[in-house]
Formats: sequence, C-alpha cells, structure tokens
Amino acid sequence: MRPWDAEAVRRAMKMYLVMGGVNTTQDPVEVLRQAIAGGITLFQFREKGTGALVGEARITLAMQLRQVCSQHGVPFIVNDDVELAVAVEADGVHVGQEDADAALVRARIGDGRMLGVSAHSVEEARRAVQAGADYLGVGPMYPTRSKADAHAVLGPAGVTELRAAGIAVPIVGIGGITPDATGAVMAAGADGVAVISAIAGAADVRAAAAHFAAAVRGMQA
Ligand code: TZP
Ligand code: MG
Repeated sequence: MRPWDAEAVRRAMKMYLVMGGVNTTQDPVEVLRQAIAGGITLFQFREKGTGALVGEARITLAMQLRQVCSQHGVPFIVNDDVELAVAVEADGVHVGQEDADAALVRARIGDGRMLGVSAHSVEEARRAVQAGADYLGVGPMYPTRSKADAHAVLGPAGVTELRAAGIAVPIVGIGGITPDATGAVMAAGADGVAVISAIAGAADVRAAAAHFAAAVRGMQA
C-alpha cells in the first residue's frame, strides 16, 4: 500500500511549516514543538541561506527535528537533499525547479515517501505530475523575504490557473502568507498554506500556528 495516497497528502498539506535554523532567533527544536502544539500538519526541514548549518551540525539538527515530528505523528519532509531524507527516514522530499530532476528523485525514494515539487506555471506543474509529484508547492503567493531567489509573485490567481488547467494533485500555496491571507489562497483551490516567517519568526510560535490552523479550518468544506 502507498502510505501517501492523495487524501493523506491533502490532509498533511493544510498547515505546512517550512523552517531551518536561520529562520528563527529561538531554538528551532523548541520552535517546532510549539508549532506542533499550535496545530501544524506537516514540517519541512529547509536549512538554506546565509548562516545555514552544514555537515554534521546540519545532520544533527535534521535528526532532532525528525524525532520531534515522529513523537507527534507529524510528517517530516527534507528540502532538496535526497540522501539526507533517506538517512533520517524522512516521510518525503521537496525539490524546486533548479534542484534535482523530480523523476530521478522519485526513482530514488520509491513509492513509500512523498515527493513535493515547486511549480510556477501550468507547464511546470504538468511536468512535475508526470515525474511523479505527490503535491505541488506554488508561489510566491505574496512578496517574501525568506527566499532570495524567489520568482515573481503569482498570487492566489496562480493556483486558480493550475486548477482551471486540470491540475488535480494536492497544492500548497507558499510565500508571504499570513493568517488573513489564508482564506484567499484556499479559495483559489489550494489544499493548504506553507509558511516560514509568520510562524518561525513569531514571538509566540504556538499562538501563530494556532491562528493559521483556525484560518485553514474555517475554509474547509
Ligand atoms: N518558496 C517560495 S516563497 C518561499 C519559498 C521557500 C519562502 C516562504 O517564506 P515566508 O516567510 O512564509 O514568505
Ligand atoms: Mg530548492
């Protein structure tokens, strides 16, 4: 049986926290615990950018965060590093358009792990689905300071366009999303919202995550 059928993936997408050590001034392990207490449904380890950990320290942090997720039954995904994902027994891998080829990643991780792919157009979305993506990350929804090489802002209309083109796989919107913007992203056809700064950078992480979780719940049919 495939553990990550479309329904399981869709459920996990709802409140998707992305974080690496550079995204918080607090202890990332404690931030993750608080975010889980607030109601996140999936976590992606994205250790990137100026000051990001490398080598053993990066692997150690990944293992710590992975363990917290396991303790709470929250799926754990690794950004752009298949070997690390396999080493820490992650639930999945997320790759961007400039990262490893999605079809090769799928072949490497098999059917037992989730594959997420970033897509910015109908063409990229179709190719990702063809390559075996379980879900698409679509953005930026709004301006963001968390990704140096972010694409032009697509807005929720970017999700509407993919749905209108018949893209049916689970979609998570990303980029500059706040609790107030969550409704527009979901109404456009996304299954959830992915967030870095509005949760990892919040003074009260648990409250911020709970605020998002409530906004997402408010949008469910
Ligand atoms: N991909 C597109 S926008 C983005 C990524 C990783 C950053 C999202 O971070 P924030 O702080 O929620 O805008
Ligand atoms: Mg990437």
